[in-house]
Amino acid sequence: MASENVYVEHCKGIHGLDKVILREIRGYSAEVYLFGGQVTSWKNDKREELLFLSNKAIFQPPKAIRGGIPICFPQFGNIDSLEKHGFARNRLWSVDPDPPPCSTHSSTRAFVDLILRHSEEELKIWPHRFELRLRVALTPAGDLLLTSRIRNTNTDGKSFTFTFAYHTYFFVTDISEVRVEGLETLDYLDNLHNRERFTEQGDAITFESEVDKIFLSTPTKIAILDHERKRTFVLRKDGLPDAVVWNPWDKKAKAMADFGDEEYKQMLCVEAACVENPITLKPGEEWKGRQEISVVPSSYCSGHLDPRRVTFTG
Ligand code: TA6
Repeated sequence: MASENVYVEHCKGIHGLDKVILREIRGYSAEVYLFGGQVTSWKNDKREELLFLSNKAIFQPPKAIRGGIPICFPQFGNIDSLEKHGFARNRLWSVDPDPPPCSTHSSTRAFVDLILRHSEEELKIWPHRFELRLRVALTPAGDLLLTSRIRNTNTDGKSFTFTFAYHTYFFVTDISEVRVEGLETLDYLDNLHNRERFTEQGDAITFESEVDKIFLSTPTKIAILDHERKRTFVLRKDGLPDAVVWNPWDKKAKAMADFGDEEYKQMLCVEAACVENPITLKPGEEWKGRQEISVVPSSYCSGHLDPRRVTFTG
């Protein structure tokens, strides 16, 4: 177990589940549950929550936690015979007691590496040996970075294929006052129409009913503007060409046992994903997918989004 310090604390969360709290000196924090390898909280320096977590979330394995950042692996959706969104989000991960240092963000001290490997039980449903390493890092500026490395550790010479998503639930003040920039004019698969392909029309995406779209070959930067709070989430991604946008709206909200009837107004999922073209790894090969989220005042971002000028800071 990594030694306890002000930046990384290992403790118990809801229902005694193990969790890790990451803290930065200006007051930023993030929380990660070992169950699901799931980030459940990300706060700014005013201790305001930036991720949505349902009041009805069930912290009781094997039900995945509703909110935060569930990891979808080895599949996004329910195309295959596997359970929907794969099994990573409802398995118990372990902590790497001796993680390699943050080479790209040398000033980042608040980070944890979680690991999920195949178990004998899993091999019956997905017959592949793998290692999934998830690094969750909170930078001194309060940005939240997630890096996943998936390695094929099969010993039978077999390749495997998977899809993946960071199913991020952003907390928003009022969904009808939210717009998403960076996905306009792109093609998407509509989950509400049997994944039929359409092209997004218009300026930016706004919300007045249920939305469940997989945008294809998206830019590396997407902005989620919360007008009421005058703040913008900026999502940067790498290795994850697609982006899913989801809000269940009122009817679906009522149908979900672990989601409040009115909670759809305070959330929006924008998910860095790799869905259209699954990844294939030969034994020994590794894939890497990154997501970086930050918050800026809206005036800084609105109208200035130029996806071509995006660079990762690390
Ligand atoms: O990412 C969008 C989506 O695939 C939707 O279709 C919606 O059902 C959502 O995920 C939540 O899925 P879950 O299995 O967590 O209820």
